Amino acid sequence: MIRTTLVAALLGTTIALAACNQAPENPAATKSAATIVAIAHPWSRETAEGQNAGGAFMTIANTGTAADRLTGGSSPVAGRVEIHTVTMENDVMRMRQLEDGLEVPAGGEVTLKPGSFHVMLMDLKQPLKAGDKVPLTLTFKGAGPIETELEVRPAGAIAPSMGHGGAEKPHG
Ligand SMILES: [Cu+2]
Repeated sequence: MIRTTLVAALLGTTIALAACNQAPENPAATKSAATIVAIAHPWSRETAEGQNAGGAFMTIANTGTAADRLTGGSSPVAGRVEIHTVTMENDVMRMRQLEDGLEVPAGGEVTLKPGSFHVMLMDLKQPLKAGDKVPLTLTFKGAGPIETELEVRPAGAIAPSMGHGGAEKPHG
């Protein structure tokens, strides 16, 4: 599944090359290495009435020789875009912003999914409706800005706790 969607992403427009990547861990060693980042299967979920933020999920693959880092992004539907993780605190799941972004290792991939790493669309300017296509630009430290498009899926299909009807079946 990941393999086929990755191929689709590689053939599409969500690919970027950067000549001057710098991984924060060891800038000197990676200065001349390239990062090649591809976004596969980007999606979001329908927002409930009054919900002013929504998560965005995808798999980010880095086929380059240097680590890269997702540091932020922008979307026309959101006031701002943050990178979040989910942690357990006293048996309660809490979202926390990753101030330094999310590393995508060289030759590896990171999956953003509900209950784990995600991109957070903050201060939504409009509700996200199932079936919508939402433009999202992600910013990588090495690869730079990469444009992608989120497919909005029904809320109930992904997150039962969201209390939405969710009669529609998810695809994919
Ligand atoms: Cu979040």
